[in-house]
Amino acid sequence: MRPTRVRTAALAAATALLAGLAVTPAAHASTDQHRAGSTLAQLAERTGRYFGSAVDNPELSDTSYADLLGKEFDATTPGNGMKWYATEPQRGVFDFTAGDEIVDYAKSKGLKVRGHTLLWHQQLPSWLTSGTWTADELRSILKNHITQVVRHYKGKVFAWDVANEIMNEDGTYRENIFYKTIGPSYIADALRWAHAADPKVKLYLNDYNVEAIGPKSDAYYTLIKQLKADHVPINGFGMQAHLALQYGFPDRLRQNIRRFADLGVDVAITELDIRMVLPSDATKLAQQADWYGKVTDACLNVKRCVGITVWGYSDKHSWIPSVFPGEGAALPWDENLAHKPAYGAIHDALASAAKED
Ligand code: G2I
Repeated sequence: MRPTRVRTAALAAATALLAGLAVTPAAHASTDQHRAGSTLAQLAERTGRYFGSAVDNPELSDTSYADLLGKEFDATTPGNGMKWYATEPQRGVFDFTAGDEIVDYAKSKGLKVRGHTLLWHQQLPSWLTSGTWTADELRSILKNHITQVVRHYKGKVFAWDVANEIMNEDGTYRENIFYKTIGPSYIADALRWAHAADPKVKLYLNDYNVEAIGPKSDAYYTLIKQLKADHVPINGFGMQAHLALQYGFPDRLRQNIRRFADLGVDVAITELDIRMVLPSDATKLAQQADWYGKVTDACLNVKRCVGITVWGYSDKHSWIPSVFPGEGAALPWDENLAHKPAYGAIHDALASAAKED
């Protein structure tokens, strides 16, 4: 496979946009028609990969949104439905309603499901965060949570984000409740408990700001290398890829993916979105398209990069505006579920790789 791929149509559109030339609706229409033959999922599958989108439970009642998701993608991740606050709202009382709703939807549309997430410092139930626990108590709470949730979804999810966002930017361990109470051994134990509950499911560590080579991704590299040396069941590294135009493209993304693959784990792009300072304009949308194409290419260039998931697929439903006021327009479809230039760039990158494979 060639290291870089020329995304002709996207580049031409981007150049025209950057030059201030009007790209007529007719030109968009014919390009879209040209791409209408295959979905992102179909193209990804031809390269042995999946192409997914996260979905949050309330979005399932937006039928045009849920239908399009079911047509264009072959994988989904629950945005919130499998998190601890949802699955174990009271100690020892499990509620799989939200997660099951996503699994049922996915089944009806033929999508596979990434499980997200068994432990995280956010969205924990208050009984857990407000309690005071000894190390042994918290270890048994964590073991029970992981065991029950993984067992319930055994055979229904193909991968789990076992531990989410456990590192700080400088590569030290995040001082979450588990680290503070148990110490760093909770990570290997969480992976072992998940493996015991479902020996076939792929187990991931997952984080943001790990797309570039730097202290944070270095810390994961060192940790995964050690886990492998200790024969701890670890199958993958998830790069969330919440990118922002104003912060620059992650340095050496492709090389970074490759170094993790060379450790003997899969890599997945798990929560891709590329936000911008609003309002969006043609220049920003062209740059965003270029970045979406580059992320897709970077994954396609490494055999063990097994798939890409966007964190929601349209600007209609996105976590960004509420968390980063004044930013948004981060996804490949707009608020009206129409393709943005980013869609074409992803499609072209996948089509070009699908042809070569
Ligand atoms: O924050 C973006 C993502 C970063 N990586 C881990 C992901 O799990 C995380 O997802 C987001 C969800 O997309 C949001 O939907 O996690 C947020 C929480 O940090 C989710 O937002 C929360 C809202 O803050 C709550 O107000 C709301 O009640 O979603 C809840 C359920 O709708």
